[in-house]
Amino acid sequence: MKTIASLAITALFALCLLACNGGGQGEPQQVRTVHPARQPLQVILIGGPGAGKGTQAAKIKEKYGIPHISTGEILREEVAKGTSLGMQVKEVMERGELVADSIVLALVENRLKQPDCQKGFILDGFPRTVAQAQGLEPILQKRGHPGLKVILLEVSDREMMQRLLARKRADDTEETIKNRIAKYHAETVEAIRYYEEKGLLSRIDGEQSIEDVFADIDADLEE
Ligand code: B4P
Repeated sequence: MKTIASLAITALFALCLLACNGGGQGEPQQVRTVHPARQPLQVILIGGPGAGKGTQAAKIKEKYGIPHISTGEILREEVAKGTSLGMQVKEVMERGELVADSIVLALVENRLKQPDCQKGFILDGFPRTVAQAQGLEPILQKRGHPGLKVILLEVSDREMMQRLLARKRADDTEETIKNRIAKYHAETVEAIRYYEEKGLLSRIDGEQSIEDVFADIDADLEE
C-alpha cells in the first residue's frame, strides 16, 4: 500500500513539473516582461534627429506593452507605398524639412483613435512644432486621460550627425541631416519650451549607452 501511495505522489510531482515547464518541450517557457501601466501611459519622446527616439520607444513598448507611434515611420510607409500623401511628402522629407502640421496632426489623430491606444501610447517624433503640440491638446482632452509624460533626449549636434551618418537611411545624407538639425533648433526647441512651461518635461542625457538612457526613462515613467 505504502509503495502504491509513494508511486502516486511521485507521478503527481512529475506531472506538476511537466506543467510548469510548458508541457515538457525541453526549455522552461520564457516569462514575458510586459508591465501593464497603472493608468493609460501617454508618453511623448522629443529630441533632435538621431537622438534615439525610435530606439527608446521600442524599449518602452516592449516593457509596458503600449503602441509605438512614429510619425516618421508612418510617413516613410506612405512614401514607400506611393500613396498620394506619400508623393506629397516625399520631397519635403528628402530635403530634411518638416512635413506640414495639418498633415501630421491628422495622421496622429487617426492613429490615436485605434483601440490599441486605449491602454496608452508612445508618440515618437511628434509634436515637433508648437502648432503640433497645441493641436494635440484637444485630441488628448477628448480621450479624457490625464498623465502626459514628455521626455526630451538631449544629444549634441555633433553626436546626432555621427549617429545618422553611420545609420545610412535614405534621408541620412550630410546635407539633409544638417537641415534636420537646423529645423530642430528653429522649431522643435519651441515645442520643448512649451512643455517645459507646463511642467511636463523631463530631460534625459541621451548620450549615455542605450541601456542607461532607458534606465533613466524608466525611472521617470515609474514616478
Ligand atoms: P524620424 O523618423 O522621427 O527620425 P529621426 O529623428 O531621424 O531619428 P530618431 O531620433 O528616431 O533616432 P533613432 O532612434 O533611429 O523623422 C524622419 C523625418 O520624418 C523628419 O526629418 C521629417 O521630415 C519627418 N517627420 C517625422 N515626424 C514629423 C512631425 N511630427 N512633423 C513634421 N515632420 C515629421 O537613432 C538613430 C541612430 O542612433 C540609430 O542608428 C541608433 O542605433 C543610434 N542610437 C540610438 N541611441 C543611441 C545611444 N544611446 N548611443 C549610441 N547610438 C544610439
